[in-house]
Amino acid sequence: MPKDNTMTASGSLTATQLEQYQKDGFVSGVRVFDSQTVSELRSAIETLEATHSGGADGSSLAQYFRVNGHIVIPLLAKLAATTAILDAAQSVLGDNLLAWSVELFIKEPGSDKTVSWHQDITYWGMGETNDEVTAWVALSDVSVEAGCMRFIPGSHTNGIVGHTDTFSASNLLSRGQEIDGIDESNARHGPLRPGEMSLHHGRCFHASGPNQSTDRRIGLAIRYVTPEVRDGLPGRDYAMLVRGVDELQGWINIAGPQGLFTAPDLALYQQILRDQEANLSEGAEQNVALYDTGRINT
Ligand SMILES: O=C(O)CCC(=O)C(=O)O
Repeated sequence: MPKDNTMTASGSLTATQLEQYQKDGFVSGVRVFDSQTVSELRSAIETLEATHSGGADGSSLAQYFRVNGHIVIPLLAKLAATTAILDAAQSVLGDNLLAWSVELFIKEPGSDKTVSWHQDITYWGMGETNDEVTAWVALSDVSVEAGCMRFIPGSHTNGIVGHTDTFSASNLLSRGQEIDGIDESNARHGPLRPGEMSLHHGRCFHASGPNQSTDRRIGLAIRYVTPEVRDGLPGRDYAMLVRGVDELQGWINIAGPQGLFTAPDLALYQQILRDQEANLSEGAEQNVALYDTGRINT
């Protein structure tokens, strides 16, 4: 790892990291948790898997892990407010940050699940904004062998490009949405040690391969936006203010869970799901949720 590819004391990106993010549309290897903390976090996630194997309120745990878990699982909401992650996101987006989505991307050892080349914001109803970034935190060793992400440097300078919905069974994206004709010769892997994260732009082309390692590959993706994102867009969406202020109130600001799977939080979860699916489905060939939650852990 290059010498300046480390956290500054405040957690902000270094000038080199920020420059790389702006030029390439992603930056990798940013340390946010020490090894002790990351192993405690992994164990908290795995404890939840053991204690809630039947899910909650009629939905599987995979559903909550994959879609908006921060609404009903306090640990995920707390992670979205981690100081070091926010410092880095602030370097990219400025002082006012909302967490729009928190998701776990888990590939079991030997899993053939992949993620096809895509841009994140294609179906998110946010237009082509630059005011969004994904912090993707490794909670296990996310090596090339384990199926780390790959990125096409500079691809975020494209607008939103066409995606084909393949509905491929081995794809972790529910539509198997895929950008055709990617030239992979420039693709760069973004392997992460446990406790490191990458940041990527919502228009940066990215993908990931199968997990050919003997350990689980666990990634936490937190999508941050600014108050400005909804400016001029129809309707409102939900997000949790995690730093600064939201004077524009274009988002419906949510407070975060009252406890683990409480009744009011579960009701809000269902409400958000209904409202977001209406948005996300726009432009799809079939009316489906963004992610297939039924087969993510196989
Ligand atoms: O975990 C992966 O392999 C893909 C994650 C991804 O596409 C994302 O976070 O935007």
